[in-house]
Amino acid sequence: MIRAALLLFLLVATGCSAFARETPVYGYKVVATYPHDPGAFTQGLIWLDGKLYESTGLNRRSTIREVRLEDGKVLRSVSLPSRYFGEGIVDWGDEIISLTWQHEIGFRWKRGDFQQTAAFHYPGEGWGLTRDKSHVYMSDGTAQIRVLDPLTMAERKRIDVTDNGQPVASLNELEWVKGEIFANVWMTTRIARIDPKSGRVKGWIDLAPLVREAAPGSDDAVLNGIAYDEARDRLFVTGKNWSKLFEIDLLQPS
Ligand code: DDQ
Ligand code: CA
Repeated sequence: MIRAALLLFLLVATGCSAFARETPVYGYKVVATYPHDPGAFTQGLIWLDGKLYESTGLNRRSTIREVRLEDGKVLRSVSLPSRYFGEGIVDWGDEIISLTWQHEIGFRWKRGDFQQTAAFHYPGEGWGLTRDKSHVYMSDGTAQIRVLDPLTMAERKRIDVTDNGQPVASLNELEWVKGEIFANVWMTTRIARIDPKSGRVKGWIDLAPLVREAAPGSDDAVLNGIAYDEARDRLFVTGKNWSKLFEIDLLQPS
């Protein structure tokens, strides 16, 4: 009996280790470099109809802006009410939806004139936003991604994000890229490639050399900001207070 149990244990243990694979790590190649406002404490980044839209954080300095890619010029900008610390943004129809860090409030803005049209509430922290065709996805600093109704921002479910069974916390700026959710992990040089169905991290993108080269000295100047141009299959990344924004191609894991 004991022997049988031991045998079973051994079988399971060796079986499991045979299945535990290392998550692939993708490299990158910089294909273009653009200027980026070093005053922008970047919290959200999207590509929309030929322009970048970016949200910035910090108390009394949070903005949502339309930015020209080529020279980084801020074409339009709206300030959040000064008590709010701005976080991620996403577009829905002709609106931009934005989060705040710890005030449990988000806003909807008309994209055409940056008029604020509505506010909504949520429990916990607001970090990143992205979307697919039917839902909005929100990170909150934990290892979960909330799935929301884009019109009401009511929560539908949560995705538990894991890498080899371990939760991946501090998921930050998000971007939906070809059926995956890309997420900056706060205070690291990596982007997680998440399968939205299972929450599993299918791969990592290691941007350490880029971060070393591009990030200004401050501890807060982390990699944050991923935007995907679906029409031209371009992936953009930047960071908080970085003076550059990069278009990168992913390299297959070696
Ligand atoms: N979050 O964006 C990761 C959610 C929060 C970032 C908080 C960083 C605080 C920095 C304060 C710097 C003051 C100069
Ligand atoms: Ca994004």
